[in-house]
Amino acid sequence: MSTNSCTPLDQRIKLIEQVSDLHEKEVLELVQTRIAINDNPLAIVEDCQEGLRLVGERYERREYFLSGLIMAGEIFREVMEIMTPLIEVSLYGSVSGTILLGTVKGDIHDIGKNNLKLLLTGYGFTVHDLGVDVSPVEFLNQALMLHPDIIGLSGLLTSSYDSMRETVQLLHASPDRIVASTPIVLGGNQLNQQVCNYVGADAWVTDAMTGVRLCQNILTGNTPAG
Ligand code: B12
Repeated sequence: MSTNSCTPLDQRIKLIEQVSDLHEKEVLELVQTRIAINDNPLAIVEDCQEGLRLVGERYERREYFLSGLIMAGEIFREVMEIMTPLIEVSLYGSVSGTILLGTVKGDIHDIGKNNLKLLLTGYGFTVHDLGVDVSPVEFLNQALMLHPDIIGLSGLLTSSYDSMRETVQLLHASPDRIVASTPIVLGGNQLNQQVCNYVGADAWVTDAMTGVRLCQNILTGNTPAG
């Protein structure tokens, strides 16, 4: 069946399936088909993310190996190459706050962090992205220099929770009062309130759009972290 004759729901399911099956060519074709019918760019990205989640589940069940995770990352990178300019033009925002962002020590997952950065930038935030495998000291040094409104820690591995905790403790212990009291937000699809309590951060999210809203609320003082 041609992808053009599918209903919107069929197309969504098909895209999720093709990502989870690691079918690069089909994924890119489906993305282009949905762009051609003016589908919402964020919805396209969300479906690819859902496919990545399924890849993770297959990896856990040992149906995929590390090469599967690498392939999934590569497919998503290619999708984002197509989607980024479309998302950039579809968003707008008045200038708002600054956020210091990075993936914590020992963790090199950056797809989600990069998505968040793209959205935050689109909504008017200035994002200082420190990259991946960022040590607690590096977060502290940059926070002392930049005095951001928010500090965002990204991490997907269970072992990242200790890096997050170390980072939060170091920031909170800073003699610079502004840095010590800067709201710290965690992001990553495996997080929950228990992890947030363990880490000692102010808030946590598992998707980028909620992350953007959270950051906006922190700036306007509408959340416990604000
Ligand atoms: C792709 C992938 C990889 C790629 C990453 C490529 C890259 N450049 O990022 C590669 C191949 C490098 C990789 C490596 C590994 N991976 Co991996 N990986 C994945 C996979 C399939 C997808 C991750 C992803 O990109 N998701 C999509 C993004 C969009 O989601 P996200 O990151 O959560 O981000 C969203 C939100 O959380 C939020 N967000 C993200 N950051 C932030 C920050 C802030 C401040 C805010 C507000 C919001 C926010 O916005 C994003 C958009 O909505 C996951 C499966 C899964 N369920 O996540 C496994 C997974 C994370 N990996 C896993 C593992 C085990 C590994 C390895 C240890 C494998 C190995 N044996 O070597 C290594 C670790 C390397 C390291 N030191 O970091 C496990 C982790 C298990 C655990 N509990 O610790 C998972 C869960 C797979 C699984 N189910 O077993 N991986």
